[in-house]
Amino acid sequence: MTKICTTCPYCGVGCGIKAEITGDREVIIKGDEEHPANFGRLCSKGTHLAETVSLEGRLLYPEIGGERVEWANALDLVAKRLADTVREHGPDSVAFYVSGQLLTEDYYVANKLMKGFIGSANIDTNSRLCMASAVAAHVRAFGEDVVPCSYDDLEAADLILLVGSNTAWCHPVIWQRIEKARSERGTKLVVIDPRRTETAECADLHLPIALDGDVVLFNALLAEMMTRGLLDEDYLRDHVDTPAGFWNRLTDDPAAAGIDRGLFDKLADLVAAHPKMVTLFSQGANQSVGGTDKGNAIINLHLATGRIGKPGMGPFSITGQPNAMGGREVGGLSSMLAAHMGFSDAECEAVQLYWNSPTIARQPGRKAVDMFRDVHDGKIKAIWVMATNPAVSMPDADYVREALNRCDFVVVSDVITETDTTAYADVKLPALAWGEKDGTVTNSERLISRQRPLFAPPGEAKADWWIVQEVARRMGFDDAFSFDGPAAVFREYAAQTGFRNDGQRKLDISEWADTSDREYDDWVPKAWGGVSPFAEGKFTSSDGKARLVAVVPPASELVDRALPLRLNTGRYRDQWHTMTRTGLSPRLSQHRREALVEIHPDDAEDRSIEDGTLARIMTPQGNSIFRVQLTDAQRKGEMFVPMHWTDQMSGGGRANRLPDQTVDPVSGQPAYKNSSCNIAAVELEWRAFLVSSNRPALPALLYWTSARIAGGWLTEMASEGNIDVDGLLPDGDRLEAVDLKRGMRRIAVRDSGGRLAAALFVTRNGQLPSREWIAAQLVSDEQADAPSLLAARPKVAGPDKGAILCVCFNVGVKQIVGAIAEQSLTSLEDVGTALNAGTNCGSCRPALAKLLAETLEPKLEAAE
Ligand SMILES: Nc1nc2c(c(=O)[nH]1)N[C@H]1C(S)=C(S)[C@@H](COP(=O)(O)OP(=O)(O)OC[C@H]3O[C@@H](n4cnc5c(=O)[nH]c(N)nc54)[C@H](O)[C@@H]3O)O[C@H]1N2
Ligand SMILES: Nc1nc2c(c(=O)[nH]1)N[C@H]1C(S)=C(S)[C@@H](COP(=O)(O)OP(=O)(O)OC[C@H]3O[C@@H](n4cnc5c(=O)[nH]c(N)nc54)[C@H](O)[C@@H]3O)O[C@H]1N2
Ligand code: SF4
Ligand SMILES: [Mo]
Repeated sequence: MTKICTTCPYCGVGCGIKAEITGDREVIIKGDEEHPANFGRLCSKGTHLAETVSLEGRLLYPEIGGERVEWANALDLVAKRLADTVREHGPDSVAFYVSGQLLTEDYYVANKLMKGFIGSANIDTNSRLCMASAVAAHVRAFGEDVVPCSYDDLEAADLILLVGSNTAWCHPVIWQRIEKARSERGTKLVVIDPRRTETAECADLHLPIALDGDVVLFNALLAEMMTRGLLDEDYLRDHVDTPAGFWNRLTDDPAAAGIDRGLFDKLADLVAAHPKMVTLFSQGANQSVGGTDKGNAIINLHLATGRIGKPGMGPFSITGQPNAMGGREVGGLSSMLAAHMGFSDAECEAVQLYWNSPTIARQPGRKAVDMFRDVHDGKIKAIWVMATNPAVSMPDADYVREALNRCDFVVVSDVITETDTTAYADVKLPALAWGEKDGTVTNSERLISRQRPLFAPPGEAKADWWIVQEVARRMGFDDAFSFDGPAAVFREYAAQTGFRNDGQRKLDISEWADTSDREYDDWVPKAWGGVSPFAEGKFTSSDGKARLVAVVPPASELVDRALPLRLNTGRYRDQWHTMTRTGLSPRLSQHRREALVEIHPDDAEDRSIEDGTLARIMTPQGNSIFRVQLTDAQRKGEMFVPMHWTDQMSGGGRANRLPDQTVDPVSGQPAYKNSSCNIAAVELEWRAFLVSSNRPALPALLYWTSARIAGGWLTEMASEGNIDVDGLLPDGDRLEAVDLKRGMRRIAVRDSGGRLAAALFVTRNGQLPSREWIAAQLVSDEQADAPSLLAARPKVAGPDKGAILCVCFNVGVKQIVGAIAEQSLTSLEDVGTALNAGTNCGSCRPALAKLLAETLEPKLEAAE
C-alpha cells in the first residue's frame, strides 16, 4: 500500500498526516509520527478526514451562468472581463479575495498577477478576518510580522496564558502538547476568556474577563510587574525602544476588565513566579476593535520582562487556517507588497525589478471589509473569490451578499458547487481540493510542510495556481506566468525573499531557491526564522530594537437600551468554518447537530426564554434564530453563537447576519466578538424532526436545520401555520399514527425492501421523542416493526447511550456515567480502558475530564 506524507487541511497547527490509499477515493488517515508539529497526534477533525473526501457536492467543471463550459471559454471570459474592466476603470476597479486555505504557490501567483501585472494591491485574504491584528501588532513591536515562538516553547514553559483562545477545540494538538507539559513538568495554565469553555474548565486559573477587557488586564499586569520590581531593565535598555511617557500611562486597575482584585492577584503571583511564560493568543484577542492593541499589550509584557527569544518564553499568536502564515509571507494581505515587503519606493522598485513587471502597486489596497464596500458601491466592478465563502463568513454578511449581487462580474474558484457564495457567481471555476492539490503550507510556528496529492484530479478540477496563471497568460503576461509546476513557483518565491534583503528581513528562505523538483517532492518540514528568530535580541527595525507600544482600552460604547446584550461568536470543536467539508461527516456532526445560543439563565429568565426552545437574536443588521442553551459558563449580559451554519445547512442560525462592519482601525480586522444585540423567544405553532435517507426539499419555514447522520439526514423544523407533510416525505409504504395524548403526529415510510426511508414526528405542544434510535434505523441491519418505528424506540429498550461524547468510538454520556459508577473509575485513563473513550484523537478529553469530575464530586463530598 502506498503511504503518502501530507498535511492536515484544517487548522494552523499544521499536523503531519500519513495517508494510506486503500481504494478509489478511499484512504486511511494516521498522524505522521515524524512530523515536528504533531509527532503522530491528530484531533477529531484530522482523524475523520477520510469521511470528507467523497466527490459529493463537488464542483467538477467550469460553469458560466450556471452552464457547463470548456475551460478555455471560462478562462477567456475571466481574462477578457478583468482586462476590459482595468482598461475602462483602472486597476483598482478589480479585486481578488483569497484565503488561508490556498497553498503558498497559489497565493504567490495570485499576488504577483494583481500587484505586479494588474497594478493594484486589491488582493486581500480572509486572514484579514483572522490574523490581521496579530500581524499589525508584530509589525509595530518587532518591525516585521514574525512569530517569536515554536511549539517546543510550550513544552519548555512553566506558565502558559491562553488569551481568547479555545485551544482544546480549535488547536487541539497544541492543546495536547500543553497537556503533556502540564503532566510532565507541572506547567501552570491560565485561561483568559469571557466564557468558561472546555479549555477554561481544565485550567489552573480561569479569568472570565469582560468582552474586550484584555488591554486593561495586560496593562494592569505590566504595572504590577513594575511595582514588584520584575521588569528586565537590561533587556529594556539593550533591545527595546520605549516611547516617552510609556510607564506613566499604564493604569493598574483590573476592575474595568471585569476582574476582581483577588483573582487578579492570583494571576499576578503566577506571572511573577514563572519567568518561563508563553502567552498564546487567537481570536478573542484579534477579532476586536482593539485587536492590534491587545496584541501589543501582550507583547509589551513579554518585552518588558525579557520573556522573549528564550526557550519556554514568548508571545505566541497562533494561526487559524492551514496556510494563513504562507499568505502573510507572499503578500496575500492588501497591506503588504510581497515577501514581507511594504510599499516604500525602494521596496516597490525591488519587487517590480524582481518580477520584471510592467507596473507595480504603489500603495496598500482595500482590506476585506472595505473591499466589499467598494464592491457594494460599484467602485470595484469585478471580483474573483478563491477558497473562501464571504457570503457566510464576513461580518454583516447580508450586505456582502448584496454587494456580490450588484457586482458586474463575480468569479468564484471553489471545490463545492453550491455554497452561499457560488450562488452569486457569474463564473465558477473548479479547484483541486485537499487530497488532490500539491504544494506547501506554513503553520503557526513558521514550519513549511508539503500538502501532497493522494488522488487523481477529479472531473476537470485544476490547481488554483494553474487557474490564475492561465488567466494571466490570456491577459498577455505569458513570460512571467510560465510555471511548469508548484516547485517552480516555490523556487521563484524562495528567491524573492532573499532579493535585496541583506539581512533586513527575517523572512529569507533564499537558501531553498534552488530546490529541485525532486527535492521539493521529498521536502521534509523546515521552519524559516529557525526555532527562535529573536534569540539574539535583534529585531527588524533600523536600530535592531523592538518597541513598546502605548495602548489604551477601546472607548466603551453607549449602551442602546433596545440592544443591551453583547454577542460573542466563535467555533465548535468538530465543525470547520462554513461546514463545506466537516458538514459531510456524520461523526463530526454528532458533537453539535444544531447551532446553539449560549445564554446566562438570568438573561433568559428576564425574557421568558426557556432552555431548548428557539429564540431570535436581533441587531440593527439582521436577525437569526438559534436553539437556546442556558449556561452559567456564559457571563451575564453576554451570549455566544457559532459561526458555522450557512443557508445550505440551516434556515435559522446564520451568525453573520448579526455583526456590523466595525473593524480595528489599525489592522482592519472585524470585531466579530462583541456586538450589541437583544434576544427574544420565538412563537411557533409546531415543531418537528425528520429522519431521512435523502436530503428533503424543504418549504419556507421559520426555522430548520439539517445535519448529516449515518445513512442520511436529521432535519429539525419549526414554523407557523400547517406543515406540508406530503411534500417532506418520499414515496413508499407509509405507517402513520396520531397520538392525541402527546399532541403528536408520527409517520414512518419504508422502502420496497422494508427499510426505513424516512420518519417524521410533528407536535404542536408536546415533547418530541429522542432522535437517536430512530436515526440509527436508517443504517440498521434489522428491520424494526411498525410500533417501534412509530414510537421511535425499540420494543425492548436497549441501553440508552446518551449524547455522544467520544465520536471516535461512539461513546455516550450515559454510558460513561454508568461505567464510572459501576466500575469505580476515577481517572481519564480508567475511562479509556473501560470504554475506549478519549483514547484515539483525544479531542473529547476535556469534556470527559469535566464529566468525570462532575460525576465523582457528589461521591467525594459524601465521603468528606
Ligand atoms: N474546530 C475548529 N477549529 C478551528 C477552526 C474551526 O472552524 N473549527 N478554525 C480555525 C481558525 S481559521 C481559527 S482563526 C482558529 C480560532 O481559534 P480560537 O481563537 O480559539 O476560536 P474562537 O472560538 O473564534 O474564539 C476563541 C475564544 O475567544 C473568546 N473571546 C471572545 N471575546 C473575547 C475577549 O474580548 N477577550 C478574550 N480574552 N477572549 C474573548 C471566545 O469566548 C472564544 O472562546 O481556529 C482554527 N481551528
Ligand atoms: N461570526 C464570526 N465570523 C467569522 C469568524 C468568527 O470567529 N466569528 N472567524 C473568521 C475567520 S478567523 C475565518 S478564517 C473565516 C473563515 O471563513 P471562510 O474562509 O469563508 O470559510 P471556509 O468554510 O473555510 O471557506 C472556504 C471555502 O473554500 C472552499 N475550498 C476549500 N479548499 C479549497 C481549495 O483548495 N481551493 C479553492 N478554490 N476552494 C477551496 C470551500 O469549499 C469553502 O467554500 O471566517 C471568519 N468569520
Ligand atoms: S489540530 Fe486537528 S485540525 Fe488542526 S492540523 Fe492538527 S489534526 Fe488538523
Ligand atoms: Mo481564522
